[in-house]
Amino acid sequence: MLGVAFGIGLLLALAGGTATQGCVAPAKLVAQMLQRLEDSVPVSEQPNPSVLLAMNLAGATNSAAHKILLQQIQEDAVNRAQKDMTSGEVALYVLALLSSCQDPRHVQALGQTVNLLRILQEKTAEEMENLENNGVPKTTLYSVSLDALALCLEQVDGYQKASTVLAKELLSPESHLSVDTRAVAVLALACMHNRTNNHDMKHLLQDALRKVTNDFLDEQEMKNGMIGNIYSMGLALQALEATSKFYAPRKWDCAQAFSKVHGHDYRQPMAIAQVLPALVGRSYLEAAHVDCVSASMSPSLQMSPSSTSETSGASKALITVQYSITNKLQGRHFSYTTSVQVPDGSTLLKVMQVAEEDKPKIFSFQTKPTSWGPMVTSIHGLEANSEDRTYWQFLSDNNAIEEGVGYYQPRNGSHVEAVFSTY
Ligand code: B12
Repeated sequence: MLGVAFGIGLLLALAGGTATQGCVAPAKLVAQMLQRLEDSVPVSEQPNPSVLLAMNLAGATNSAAHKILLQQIQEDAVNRAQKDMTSGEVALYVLALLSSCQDPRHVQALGQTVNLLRILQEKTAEEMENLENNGVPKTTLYSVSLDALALCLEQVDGYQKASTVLAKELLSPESHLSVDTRAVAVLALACMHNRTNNHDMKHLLQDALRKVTNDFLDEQEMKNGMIGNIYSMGLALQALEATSKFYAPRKWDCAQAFSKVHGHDYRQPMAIAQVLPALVGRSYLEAAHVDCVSASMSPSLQMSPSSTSETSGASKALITVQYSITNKLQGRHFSYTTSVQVPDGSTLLKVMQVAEEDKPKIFSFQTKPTSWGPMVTSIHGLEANSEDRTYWQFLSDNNAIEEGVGYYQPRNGSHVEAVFSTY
């Protein structure tokens, strides 16, 4: 059992209430989240750099899980960064290593050394080239924001152009970027704002930062504390914590926003990894400023083993879910619907598996493991493709679901649709 290791400094900070403008996360909640992150390390299919970054920002660096994860990240970086990672993945690895006090220019593992910053510069340049030629990046503006942030924190070239594009996009009236993307872009722009002396550039960055942060505050006021959805809150809070000077003299009711987060039982490691830094008053902007010397940790609150919401199925009542798959986008169009019975509390993945067992020729599907759990990549032989920017979108009673198929639990009588879509 991996114990929760806790920075004494962090505990004092929490107890003393020095976190974000008087907003203090209960120490018990922070300890529970750290425990869940540590528990996720040995069972995770791939190492998750966001988890390492969150542990570091929370000052929990002395556990066995932390050590194992750092090692896995280094090995994965030398194995995959150049050939198999997107720019955003490389950026997350850079942030994870930086916050672990490791030099991303010399990542050593398995007898090899890679320069992750150089790889990140190359991949960011590809994103920018695609943006110039096609109006969209190779991946997404979320990834470009991570790229700009990581390069800026390390002060290596490539972030200036990316930040300019991001600032203009954020200011464009036609832009429809998600809260998550705008939040990471805000962190990147705030970094760039600290680095540049160019007046015009500073103005552009200020305008964009003022606009996005005020939009977040407006949305929070309108939606009783919520900015985006419960899974974008972590990044939105990080952004607001790091940029108060850009919405001054306006004040942020952080207690209202924190209460939303406290009221939610985050279980997915990735969701916890995005929300935990904000709860301890830190953001990804501080990835390069983790105190690498102090390592005095005390095993603290012993958490009881987390209860699981997974259902055994045996004693549960059966529910009925309508399940449809639709492609009206590409190639031969199709639309099929079936009715599936599963134990109450089953995930959507279970519904899809039962549908596939009943009618394998129609409801066959494939998933790939990701940092957020299994992602559906193909249904009925039709595969999502990042070059076409296609994906399988999931709706429940006409509303886009806010969790993946491995976590979302459909209600009795609901109609879940998988629709081949573009992003
Ligand atoms: C960009 C993005 C997408 C893009 C990814 C395109 C691409 N090729 O890059 C598209 C549009 C395809 C997408 C789809 C979905 N997304 Co999305 N997505 C994001 C976003 C904004 C950034 C992810 C990213 O690029 N990270 C950086 C890279 C470097 O890290 P990565 O680990 O390699 O990223 C991969 C995974 O994140 C994966 N991915 C993206 N979204 C999702 C969602 C789920 C459930 C899974 C398992 C994987 C996954 O695609 C990324 C690229 O390969 C996040 C926001 C966030 N807070 O993280 C939401 C986010 C992860 N998505 C979310 C959701 C809900 C979905 C959908 C389920 C929406 C829907 N109703 O259909 C679908 C997935 C359905 C499926 N087929 O299984 C939620 C997940 C919440 C949760 N608790 O699980 C988030 C947090 C947004 C939010 N605040 O609600 N998404």
